[in-house]
Amino acid sequence: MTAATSSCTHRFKIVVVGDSEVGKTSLVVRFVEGTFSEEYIKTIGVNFFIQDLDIGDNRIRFLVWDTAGQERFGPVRQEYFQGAKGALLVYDKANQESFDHLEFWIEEINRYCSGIPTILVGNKADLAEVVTTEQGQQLAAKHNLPFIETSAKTGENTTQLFYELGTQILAILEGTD
Ligand code: G3D
Ligand code: MG
Repeated sequence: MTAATSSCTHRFKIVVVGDSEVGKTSLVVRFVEGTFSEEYIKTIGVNFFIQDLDIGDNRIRFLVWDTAGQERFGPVRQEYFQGAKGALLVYDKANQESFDHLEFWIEEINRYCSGIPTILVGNKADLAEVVTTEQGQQLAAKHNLPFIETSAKTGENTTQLFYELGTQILAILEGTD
């Protein structure tokens, strides 16, 4: 698993969904830059990030779509989801409400891109736990999703997350899933 720079074998559009403030942008920025910033300029529209990753013999180019805060005001537009090959469904382990709201986001994914590989992500693993690991695992099992806990602050599992998602998408492409 290494970050890659030259020509790629696949391009995957990835969407990141979940409540506002759960750390979606931070996770993406951590993945694309390997750093964590405590401050972001909150612009209007969709932010778009590109990062390559080697998975086995494949060089994957992730085109990561990140909302610029629309989720604060309600549903995210259909265009956001269009053509997505995978999704990260993120909640904040220190925020119960963000966990309780996941069913809403699962419905949104199902409405616009039903069946795409989706990973349930419990972020802010560096903070005192409100939503337990077991609760995350149970919800993941209920919806048949892989589950991973991350910290955009420490970098825990942030590259692993994209590696897992890319592996799932490749498995579907190669018909091994
Ligand atoms: P969003 O894109 O889901 O809205 P952001 O979330 O990435 O903007 O992050 C929201 C706040 O949570 C930010 O704090 C950010 O620094 C913080 N954050 C994100 N991920 C983590 C994490 O893993 N651990 C901790 N401790 N904090 C995290 P500010 O204060 O800058 O608004
Ligand atoms: Mg954001």
